[in-house]
Amino acid sequence: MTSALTAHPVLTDEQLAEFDEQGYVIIRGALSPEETQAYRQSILSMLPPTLEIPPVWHVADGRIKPMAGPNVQTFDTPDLLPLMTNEKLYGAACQLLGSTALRVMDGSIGITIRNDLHADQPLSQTLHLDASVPTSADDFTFEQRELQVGGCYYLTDVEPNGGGIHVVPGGHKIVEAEARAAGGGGRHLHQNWKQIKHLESVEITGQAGDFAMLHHLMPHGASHNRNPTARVAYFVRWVREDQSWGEGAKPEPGKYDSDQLAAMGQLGRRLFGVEDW
Ligand SMILES: O=C(O)CCC(=O)C(=O)O
Ligand SMILES: [Fe+2]
Repeated sequence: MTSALTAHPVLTDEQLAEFDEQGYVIIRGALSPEETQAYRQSILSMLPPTLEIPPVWHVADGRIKPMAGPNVQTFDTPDLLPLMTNEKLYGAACQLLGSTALRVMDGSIGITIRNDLHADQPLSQTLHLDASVPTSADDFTFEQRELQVGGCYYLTDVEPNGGGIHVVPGGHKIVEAEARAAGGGGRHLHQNWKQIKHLESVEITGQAGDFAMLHHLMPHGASHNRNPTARVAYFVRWVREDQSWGEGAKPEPGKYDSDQLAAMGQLGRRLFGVEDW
């Protein structure tokens, strides 16, 4: 085993307890200021100087979501891919998932520019889950093997009302309790948990280089940015290779080119499933 695979614990006992209780934890300084600045620039430079937004991107209420192609949200080019193989975050995910054999996914981007409308409502997106449990399943198992953890890097400082992601403190427990109480079909409540309208949320503020790590049963949603700074975020998620619903499956052979494989490094090639753990 290389040193990368025997990562030192990243989260303290206090932070692990916080994740258990609250359903999320902020990992400070996941990136250095220099790295943060470079990734931010790389993402902002995707915006065409004419502001002619490509048709496949999504734009809504100040929220710009670049897309790598039609219905492809993952940006795993060699320049951005190291965000998915970050050793500190991998170490934290290992602790939360109880395994070192993990798979990494997502790699999507969310830019939130200032929006002056809808002053009476903080959210620009209904609270929802992005759980690694297919909607063909009727029930969550709530076992650790089912868990997915993930969230976003902030690549800009996110001050209050600055478009920070909203979460419901303890919300993962509320979701579990409601789903269990349903006595069957808990996966399907609230339109498969994509329309959660009965819970109150708070904004996660943070500094450039921080990562907000969420439990996959955490109701969350994008918020309006009232500040001049455009919020730049990059999303990453981790599951165990043996994830209950097959989310840790390997990719089809040949998915990644030689430049991507080189950018992954050994840890990355395992996380992406192109080399065995
Ligand atoms: O951009 C955000 O803060 C959250 C976005 C999100 O949760 C989503 O698009 O699924
Ligand atoms: Fe989401």
